[in-house]
Amino acid sequence: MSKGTELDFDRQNSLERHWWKEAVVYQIYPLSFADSDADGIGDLPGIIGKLDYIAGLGVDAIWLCPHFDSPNVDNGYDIRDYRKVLREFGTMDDFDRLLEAARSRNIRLIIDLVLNHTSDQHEWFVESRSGRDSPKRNYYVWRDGSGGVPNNFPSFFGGSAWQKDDASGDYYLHYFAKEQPDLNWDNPHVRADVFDIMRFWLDKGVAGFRLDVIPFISKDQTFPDLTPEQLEAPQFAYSDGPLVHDYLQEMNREVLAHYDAMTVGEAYGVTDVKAPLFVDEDRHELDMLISFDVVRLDRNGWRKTDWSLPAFKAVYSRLDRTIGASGWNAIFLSNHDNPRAVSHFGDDTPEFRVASAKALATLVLTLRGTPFIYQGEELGMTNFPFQHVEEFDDIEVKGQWAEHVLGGKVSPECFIAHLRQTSRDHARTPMQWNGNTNAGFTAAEKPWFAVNPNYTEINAEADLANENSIYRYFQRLIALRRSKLALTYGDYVDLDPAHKKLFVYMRTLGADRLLVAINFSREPQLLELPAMGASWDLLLTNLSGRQGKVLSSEVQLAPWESAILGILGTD
Ligand code: ISL
Repeated sequence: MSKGTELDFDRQNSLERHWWKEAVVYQIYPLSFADSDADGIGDLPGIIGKLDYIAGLGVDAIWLCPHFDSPNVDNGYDIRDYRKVLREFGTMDDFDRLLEAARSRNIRLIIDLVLNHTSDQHEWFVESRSGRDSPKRNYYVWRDGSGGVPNNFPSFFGGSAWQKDDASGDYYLHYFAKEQPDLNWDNPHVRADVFDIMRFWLDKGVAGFRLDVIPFISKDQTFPDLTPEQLEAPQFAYSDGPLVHDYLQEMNREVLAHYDAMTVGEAYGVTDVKAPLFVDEDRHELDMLISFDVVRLDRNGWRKTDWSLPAFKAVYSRLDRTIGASGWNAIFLSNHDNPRAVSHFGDDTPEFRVASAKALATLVLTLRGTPFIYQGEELGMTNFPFQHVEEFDDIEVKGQWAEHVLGGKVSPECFIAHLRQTSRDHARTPMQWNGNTNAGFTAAEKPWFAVNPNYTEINAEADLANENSIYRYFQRLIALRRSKLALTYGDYVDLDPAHKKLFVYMRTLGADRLLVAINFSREPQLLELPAMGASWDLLLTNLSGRQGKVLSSEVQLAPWESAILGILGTD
């Protein structure tokens, strides 16, 4: 093993090591990853065909977005049958083959469980909706409709979070689309059925779960109105239910504690102060959280706002500090709900796209927490050039358009101008495999969603053929991360929080000290190296093959250059 993992016996044993802390996770949105049967929709056999490409990065786990039977109102986050694979994605045999093919490449599979709500076509809801005396009525949250809408809760997808059911005149709760009714977790039968679903997939061999909006599962069933301030960002109220920790501890006691399973909770609405309550290892709830504090730094709902590097850095330092020594964070800049990282936080112009995509990769793979890479991030895939509302697929866009544009609150031009920067659809365009028709995503004449027109230049085939590509840099970076446990378990300190262009931080574990410097600008920046009584080794930069001893106390960083330097312990 190369230096850095040969920690001396005491130090190695003093670390409580977990595979999910050391893992690099690759997120797949199956609809848009790879289509094997020419129906224009990605599928499980398509993923199997790309496992060598994924394994080539050096990742340890895959997070598979929902693969379950669904009417796809919210692209799978509306589950109709938790024990069935969506027909367009393939069969349960295909799932078992994917699991085995990943395992044969030492890649664990994490699946995406949506437990706050189901599809309105789920058999539970069909029965619940059949009448007030249905045995399943109390599987969901119903309120008498005689007094009108029960309260002022908004849906994230526009309009009220209450839908009137004509048959009974009652209202049911849905934090998201009306086709996504919220489960009533106060009902012990709901919890028992959910736990059985978790056991079903764990017994098949999945290595854990990404738990969708899991902090929302507990509701204050007196349903007080939200205040005007809460209405601005309802996720903070929705994630603060009275029994959320009771239910997560019950889930851990009843299911997770009996498996070597990793859980990552999507912590929409959880403040950094409350995060430890979900992931402190002594509380036996979840292992880590996906925080929104960075990716929504420059957002006011659907609107784009500005951001600064000092504010960006301050979030990471705050998240790191508050999660403490016994909690753990997920580190990411991309996922299926956010615009492409290189367009969001990098510089996707032709001159700086490659350098900035690599610089952002350096950040994600060297901060303290488990790195999550989203499909296409390893290629520097960019946002899509949307022009008209008809081009969007996302139910959230359609719901917000109806509420704000059709509702006369904002102009179409204003709405589109913001969505061109913030839409979830930027991340959902098909993977760009090569420069051929449909970027090699599908042999169908028309993919389910438009391919980014820049696929002829930005695609996996081109990157695999180029030793200096983003994909190749991810490979080198992940290999370096694996060889230096300080990049996993090392303490994190921001060395210059106020700098407006440089992000410079240290990762320290015992005698191993690593310094990461990232130039977030189009101008050269001078990096002053801290004197440590030993000379720094330049381990990896994103722009050149520069390596070796750094004899001066300053390093000039080129535009969007990132550098990883080390002083590695001799003991
Ligand atoms: O910010 C959001 C709401 O305006 C969305 O990005 C998203 O709804 C939120 O982050 C929660 O996301 C998760 O739950 C949703 C689903 O649409 C998202 O894809 C999922 O990641 C409902 O299941």
